[in-house]
Amino acid sequence: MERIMVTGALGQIGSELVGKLRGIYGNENVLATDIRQSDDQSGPFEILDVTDAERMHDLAEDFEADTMIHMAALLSATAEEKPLLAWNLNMGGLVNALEASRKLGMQFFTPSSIGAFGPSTPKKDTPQDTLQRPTTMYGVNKVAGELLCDYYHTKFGVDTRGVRFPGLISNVAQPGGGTTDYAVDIYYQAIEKGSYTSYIAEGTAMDMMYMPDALQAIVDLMEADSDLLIHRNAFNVTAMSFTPEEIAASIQKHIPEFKMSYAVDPVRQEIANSWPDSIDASAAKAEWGFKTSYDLDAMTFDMLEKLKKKLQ
Ligand code: AKB
Repeated sequence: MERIMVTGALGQIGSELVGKLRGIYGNENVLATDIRQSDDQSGPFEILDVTDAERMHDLAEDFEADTMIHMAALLSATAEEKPLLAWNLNMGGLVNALEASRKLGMQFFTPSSIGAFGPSTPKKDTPQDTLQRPTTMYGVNKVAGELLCDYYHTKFGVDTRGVRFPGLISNVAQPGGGTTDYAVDIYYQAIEKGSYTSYIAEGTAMDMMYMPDALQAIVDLMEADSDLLIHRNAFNVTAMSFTPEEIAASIQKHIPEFKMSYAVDPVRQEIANSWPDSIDASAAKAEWGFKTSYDLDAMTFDMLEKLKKKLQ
């Protein structure tokens, strides 16, 4: 990676990833793009609607990008509300990014998700290679996307790589429209209100990861020796698996008066029920040395410290 173009640069991952990549590869070597205008002046930025194939190709060509990191997508709950929009944006954007990568010889990364699994997938220690019959539009997009990325690799030799991200938790940009978003919101409300009403039911375990570990995973996978990769699209990665009551208990270690209540959202609960409880990341560890630094309590400590400074 020397000249990197990022789509969806103002999203939950993109807004921190661009800063990390600029820190490693140089501000002028990372082109951030998004459908909205950015006020970040730290490096080049262009407006881009990822369904506009020609503009995506031309921006990458003019920038002389050697790497495409394609992040722009709708998350699971929004995709369930607007399935046709999700198909057009998630699949249309992906195929445009892959085509630009094929034509311009760029290395390619896009995230898949635990949403690529479904109710018939083994729920515990979900293997790298297993049944993938998701029941959500987001999941359908993610499985089709994994297959499409593999196809571009085997058919055209594009160096495509990806991970199946769990819920990502960060203190910079908030996610929007995801099923795992409660695990971000809970920290904001713990500080602002001392209480949180969870739309996910007690006892529902989902995989999660702190953003610094997620960003490092992207860099490590992209820098990994291609010859060592048996899998490509996409690797299971995770740092922890917890239920709403477990994250609440972790917060209570710092804010003992914190109160948790429940008002379950049937749409997001059904999505969560269809996803694994905990996935097995051993292929990522073996093939490119995937590792994490934050467990639930370490993440809670850091989130509360950072958010206190930001919100108070
Ligand atoms: C979502 O909840 O939709 C995402 C994901 C797990 O892919 N955070």
